[in-house]
Amino acid sequence: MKVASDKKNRKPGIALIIVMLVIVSLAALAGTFAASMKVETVLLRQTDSDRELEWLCRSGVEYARFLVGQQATVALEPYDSLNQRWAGGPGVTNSPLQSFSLTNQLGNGTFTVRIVDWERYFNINSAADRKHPIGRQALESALTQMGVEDPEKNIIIDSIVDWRDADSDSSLNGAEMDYYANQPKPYLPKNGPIDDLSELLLIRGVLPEMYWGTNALAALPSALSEEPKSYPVTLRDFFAPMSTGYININTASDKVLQMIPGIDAALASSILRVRTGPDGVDGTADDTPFRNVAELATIGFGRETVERVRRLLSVKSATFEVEVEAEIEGRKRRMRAVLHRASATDVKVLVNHRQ
Ligand SMILES: [Ca+2]
Ligand SMILES: [Ca+2]
Repeated sequence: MKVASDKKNRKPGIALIIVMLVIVSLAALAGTFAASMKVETVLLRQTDSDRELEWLCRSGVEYARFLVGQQATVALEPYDSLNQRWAGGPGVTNSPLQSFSLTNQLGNGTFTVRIVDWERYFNINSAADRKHPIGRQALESALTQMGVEDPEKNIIIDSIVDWRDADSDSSLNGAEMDYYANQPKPYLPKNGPIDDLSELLLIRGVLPEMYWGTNALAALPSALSEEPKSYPVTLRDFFAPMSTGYININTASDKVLQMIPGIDAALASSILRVRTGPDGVDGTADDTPFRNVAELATIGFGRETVERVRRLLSVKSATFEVEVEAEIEGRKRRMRAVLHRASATDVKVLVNHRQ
């Protein structure tokens, strides 16, 4: 009986302990739950703003499509130039596009677009094409202006041609599969058109500093070659992977203009002097862009030179690289796209990727 009574007396004690244990573990569980709720709420908010940043970036690309499309509708401006709004200029006086800004507020954030036409550069695939009338000269001119000398210059030119051509027959100073297969980390040559300019970094003879510039690489000393040479201008200042193949004399640099045989430093600077207007600066209100290529005859180009260069030059662009930066409360996201404008109402997105 005593034992039984002891058992009876102990029961409430055990029950109490069990209840307390349950309460303690429930409290612990509730605490964990509350903490994870808090984390989830923050994550949810971040996902929301991530999604919004993504759509802001996409809106930026659409806005750029609209802007370059609208530019083509302005009858008084039958050209593309750096003083126009898409390029970040003030807009031509009385242009219907003058009020459009490159930075816009939308929803809870803003997006900023930066548009660069690729007709300001020489098309690398034209340059690498053996059949192009001045392809090789253009490569030669770019590398010479960069300060690259023989034999490196010929190795790079032949290797770019080999990289792009479909066959596996190596040019005199070039490189094909057998060269790339014997690298410490072997890879295959493209044997097709270059669609991203950074492919140049894979080609025999091209040093990282020739592409990125020595200054940009100074922060990454391991990426530089053993004795880095200084390149004031880089391959990126001369070439683009896609374009109509024409050089726009309203947007090209004097260095790119000099890639065209018949245009020397003096003629290139005449082009810039005329289009930049009295202040000598591109993209300002006093600019006077060329309305057609034939106008070159009025600024010191001989008639024969105009005839020779006009099949390579234009006053219009059709390929536009867009960089969008979206921001919501300090959080940022970038997106890059390449547009092709066939007409005012037909602007296609050729490439689009998040960065
Ligand atoms: Ca090849
Ligand atoms: Ca100016």
